[in-house]
Amino acid sequence: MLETKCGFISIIGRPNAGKSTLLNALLEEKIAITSSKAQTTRNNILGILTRETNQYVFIDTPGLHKAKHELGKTMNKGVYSSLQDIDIIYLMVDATAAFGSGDEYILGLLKNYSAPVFLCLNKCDLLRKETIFKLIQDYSTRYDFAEIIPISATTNKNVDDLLKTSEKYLTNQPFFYPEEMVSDRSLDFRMRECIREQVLHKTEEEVPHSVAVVIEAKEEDENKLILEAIVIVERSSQKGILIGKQASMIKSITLNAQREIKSMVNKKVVLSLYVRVEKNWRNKISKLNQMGYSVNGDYE
Ligand SMILES: Nc1nc2c(ncn2[C@@H]2O[C@H](COP(=O)(O)OP(=O)(O)OP(=O)(O)O)[C@@H](O)[C@H]2O)c(=O)[nH]1
Ligand SMILES: [Mg+2]
Repeated sequence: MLETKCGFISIIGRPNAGKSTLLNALLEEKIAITSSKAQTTRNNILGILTRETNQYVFIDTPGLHKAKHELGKTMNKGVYSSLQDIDIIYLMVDATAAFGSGDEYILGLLKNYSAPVFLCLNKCDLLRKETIFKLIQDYSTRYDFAEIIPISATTNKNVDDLLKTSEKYLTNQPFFYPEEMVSDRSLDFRMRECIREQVLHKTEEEVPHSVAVVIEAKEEDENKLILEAIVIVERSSQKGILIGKQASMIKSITLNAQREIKSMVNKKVVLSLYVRVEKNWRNKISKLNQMGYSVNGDYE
């Protein structure tokens, strides 16, 4: 029998560093949603890559941040849980952003864990070689990284090198997941995320952070999926923004999400979205559980 190697790799970092973009680049498939808004990812999401006799199990995590709500605390807890019993930690840094107290905090945190840490200096497509070189020197004095790799998750620069270097850190053991499995997340989760992604792309300021999506009804046959979902916001002013003038905003979100979901399920999709106000839901633990935001939530 062929000898197989397998390992768990947690991708952590501050919000907006490009963690989910990297996950998708590694898997060559859209597993996690991405956006220019901070705190896009709210749950840990597994991306499983099986290449011949190697299996890499990546965990995309929410960006570590100072939590202002119960939701934020739950998101951070998810990150901490991803660091236990792991083979490699990828610390994703937006190399175009200045080093700050958030980065300092994460480097301090990492000292509590034993896994080797790879520093992934991301967004290097936007930097000059000399700047990248200086950053590598600077970071190597701050922490004893196992590897420092400048990458670009959007142009794929060095993503293959990252994978090759990671291979050395896998351990001889059977695969954890079936070869054909690419994520641990359900189709419902991915459809909800698709809808939330469109809201993130189309709205500004407080709205993206105040939105959650739940599936209300689903009817499906071989050729067609009929889906009703509720977009939850915290205030009626946000509901107004989401609906927009003559419902233009919600129509556009619906059409874009419908198209994305169609490519996911490969059949005709009829999506209806409704907007509902749930005051202060981000601070209500029972609501968070209902919406799949408990640390191990949404594994239906
Ligand atoms: N130029 C450039 N932009 C990038 C790169 N990687 C990610 N981005 C952009 O950075 C933004 C954030 O990317 P995400 O992948 O959503 O970041 P994240 O770290 O998952 O963010 P959270 O989920 O909020 O923690 C998006 O607009 C991406 O397109 C990169 O290598 N180069
Ligand atoms: Mg993310």
